[in-house]
Amino acid sequence: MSRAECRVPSAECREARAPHSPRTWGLYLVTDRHQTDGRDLVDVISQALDAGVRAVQLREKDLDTVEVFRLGERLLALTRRAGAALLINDRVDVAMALGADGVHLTRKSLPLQEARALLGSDGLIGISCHGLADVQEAVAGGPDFVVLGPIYATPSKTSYGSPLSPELVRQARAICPLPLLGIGGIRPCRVSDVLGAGADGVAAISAILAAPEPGTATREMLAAVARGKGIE
Ligand code: 3NM
Repeated sequence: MSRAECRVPSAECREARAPHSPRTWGLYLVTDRHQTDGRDLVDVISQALDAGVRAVQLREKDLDTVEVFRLGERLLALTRRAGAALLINDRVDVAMALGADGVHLTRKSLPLQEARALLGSDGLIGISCHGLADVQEAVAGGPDFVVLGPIYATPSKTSYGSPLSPELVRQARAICPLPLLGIGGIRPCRVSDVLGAGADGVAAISAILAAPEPGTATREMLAAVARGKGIE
């Protein structure tokens, strides 16, 4: 569908014309510079991009605005070169100032409608959900994709309580027509259960950033996604 035909920016319409559709990313890499074992985050992300990552979320909650912006500039140069998408966690202002591909919202972020009004229909909006009620509410608001978690126990984030399990992915799938990704404790050996339950892809931090060889870890995760989707 051409942009001219697409007068109503429905989620399906945005998805169809987005250069990077979250439905096909397979792996959404989330940053945490505290998990790189002392290595420069940008170098580690660069290795993951070289290995095929199609989407990165800059999520460095403890940085000042100018620091997030400067890091975003460096990552955007890399993601642009790789043809990957860069989304900024929470900060619609930083995403807009950078000209990034979109924003990733949480329960504490600007409401979805306000973020959409600022970003316009071309900006990708992902939203974190932690249960079925969240998913239902999120879907009604029209984000471009939903990230559900934590599916498994994760040392990366303990504030959202017990793991949800792949069974919850199955239930979320039934009420979520949008691209749905699972996050939290995702390792290659768990990908088939998450995709088998209906997720379109997975999101991860430690499996890639903390790996001794982030490029190899990325390839293993992407291979697991391809197997889970029946592509290989
Ligand atoms: N969000 P790892 S779990 C950033 O449930 C994040 O919304 C989660 O890290 C959620 O891949 C999580 O190392 C941490 O488990 C994911």
